[in-house]
Amino acid sequence: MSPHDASSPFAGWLGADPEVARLVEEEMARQSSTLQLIASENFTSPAVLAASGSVLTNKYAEGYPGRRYYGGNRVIDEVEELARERAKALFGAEHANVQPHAGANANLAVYQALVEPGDTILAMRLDHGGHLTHGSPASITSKIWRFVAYGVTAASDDPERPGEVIDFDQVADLAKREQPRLIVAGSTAYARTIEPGPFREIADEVGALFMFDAAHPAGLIAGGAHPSPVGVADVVTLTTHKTLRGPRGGAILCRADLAKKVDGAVFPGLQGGPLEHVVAAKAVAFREASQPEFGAYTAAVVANAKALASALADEGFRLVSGGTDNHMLLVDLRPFDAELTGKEAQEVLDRSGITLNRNTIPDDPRSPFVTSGLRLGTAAETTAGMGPDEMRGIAGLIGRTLRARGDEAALAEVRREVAALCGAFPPYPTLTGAATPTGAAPTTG
Ligand code: DSN
Repeated sequence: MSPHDASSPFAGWLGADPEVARLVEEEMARQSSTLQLIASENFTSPAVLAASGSVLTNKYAEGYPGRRYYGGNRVIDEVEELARERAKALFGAEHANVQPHAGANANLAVYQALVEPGDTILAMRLDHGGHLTHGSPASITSKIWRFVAYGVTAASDDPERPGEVIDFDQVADLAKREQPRLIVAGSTAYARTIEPGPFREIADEVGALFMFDAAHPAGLIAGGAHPSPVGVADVVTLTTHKTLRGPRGGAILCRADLAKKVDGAVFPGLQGGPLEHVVAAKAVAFREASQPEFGAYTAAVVANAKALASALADEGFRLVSGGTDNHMLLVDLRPFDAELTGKEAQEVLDRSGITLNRNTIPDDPRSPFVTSGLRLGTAAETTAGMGPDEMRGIAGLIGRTLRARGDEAALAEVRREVAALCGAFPPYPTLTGAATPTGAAPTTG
């Protein structure tokens, strides 16, 4: 009997591996019964789940469509070509590489394609919102290239001139002084629009290349809720699983004249065989993001973030930079409670069924492991169908949890209210179990 026969005890999840199946079912239950407010997460569609759980995972396909090292890639070539064409059309790019396994790989590949080891890259400080691959001492990037970091301006109480925004004077001064080969825009913890134009001007003044790391706003860009860096930056990297709502992975968009260098840096420069089941799921996500409903979804993500920000301010929290323009909020906990750390807040909110992450705020006096801040995002619960009313309710639940953090009965009551709220907005109403993604209708925003 083949292990894949329908009559085999190995057919289907539950028969094949009850331990793993149970864990997948438990995670499905967790995602459906608690609030998912991590700014880099989303609920991908059942169609994306089905593509990423398909037989395409079986195929080796080193190389690119029409230039593979192994046989049997007729279908895979069509899959990858479809993903590339859809990515190009969605973002208006001249070239797309859809093979990076993650955003970090996409960034590493671009550095490798465009910057000689030891050359200088100007990117955002990690503690002001940059990413590990923007030159953190803990990342391989800082061992290969020389990073110089810019940050955000000082905090300000003046509503006319909000602080904690990218300090373009500093970017320009550092660029002139350090003469970087590459300037990187993009962030993992910055709630404001990142305008690509000023970076382009500074890059041109000093003869640098310009990379926009759009890992976070990729979906907002596709849906028209954030200015597009495509055609402004020389290269744009992105992740497909955050606001873009696709499978976990990365992609690179670039000018046609950089295509060969970028492709060679991804394979064979950095990666081996591409994950073609994920590439197929990326193609599904690019198509979904090209539909008019996706534009409405991204507008709703931003409206929800603004509603959540305003309600959190009413609860006594301080919003870094005074608010948000995108899917993300960065909260300074200190005005709410000077003793409360991001670590403790994250842990107690987890017990109430509210999932988010602690985060450093600009010039945080606490360590990155402890922090004085929280980062929240609205991409996932907007997919589940929540709106501004639910966001205001969530702010109240967060305030109650953090005020009552020693009171187990109060936390249990919040947990019940969270479960009731999530029950009214199931992320996968058509999926009955982790075993059966195929054939279910996709969720819409
Ligand atoms: N871990 C991602 C995030 O949460 O923003 C960045 O890599």
